[in-house]
Amino acid sequence: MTVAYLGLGANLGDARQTLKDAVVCLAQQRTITVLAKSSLYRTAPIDAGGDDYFNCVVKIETTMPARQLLRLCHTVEEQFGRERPYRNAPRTLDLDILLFGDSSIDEADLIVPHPRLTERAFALVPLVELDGEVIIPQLGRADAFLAAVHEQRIEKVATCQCPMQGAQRAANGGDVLAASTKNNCR
Ligand code: A4P
Ligand code: MG
Repeated sequence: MTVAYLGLGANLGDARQTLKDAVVCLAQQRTITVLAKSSLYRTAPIDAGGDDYFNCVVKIETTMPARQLLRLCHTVEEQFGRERPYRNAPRTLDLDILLFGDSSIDEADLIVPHPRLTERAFALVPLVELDGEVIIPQLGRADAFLAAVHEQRIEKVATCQCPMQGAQRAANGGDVLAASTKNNCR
């Protein structure tokens, strides 16, 4: 079993809802257990145009090797209508492998830790929210890089205050995903 962190991003279509649906989709995979999900963030496009993005990070446990996880990410992106007309084009869904255990991978089509992780608030802030002490292999603690991205606009999207959510969360023993899956509020 490997613990990994996936970055989710979208700025085309109903991006906010897409991210929620994508987390549910990931949780339905036999080979993945979603351990935790960060808050949802609205973020300014970095090195890209188009509308603001929505971003979040999920912590997963998986039996798959990294390459198979990448293939699964691409399959899920396609299910959500991902197209790639040009680099950093607006997208319905982007799934990036930010960290894969303590692995360092440097291959043509797979680089882990994600090469731009430390330069981007939209990935770093939700990652550190999930695990304040998380280590980026070869680089050290992720939170040490937060100061360098503090000028990038990122704001937490208010989470639903529906009273049912608390009840569902308690009923699910605090299981964030189970609670949010059953919560219809957007
Ligand atoms: N690839 C290599 N390593 C990885 C990895 N660790 N995880 C390869 C996922 N994919 C990886 O990816 C291009 C190629 O990267 C794939 O063939 C894969 O094999 P892609 O999904 O087609 O395109 P991408 O995600 O646009 O590429 P890239 O280079 O990961 O872009 P970035 O750097 O992630 O930037 N601004 C905000 N606010 N929020 C965003 O989410 N995203 C981007 C994309 C730019 N600006 C943004 C956001
Ligand atoms: Mg990507």
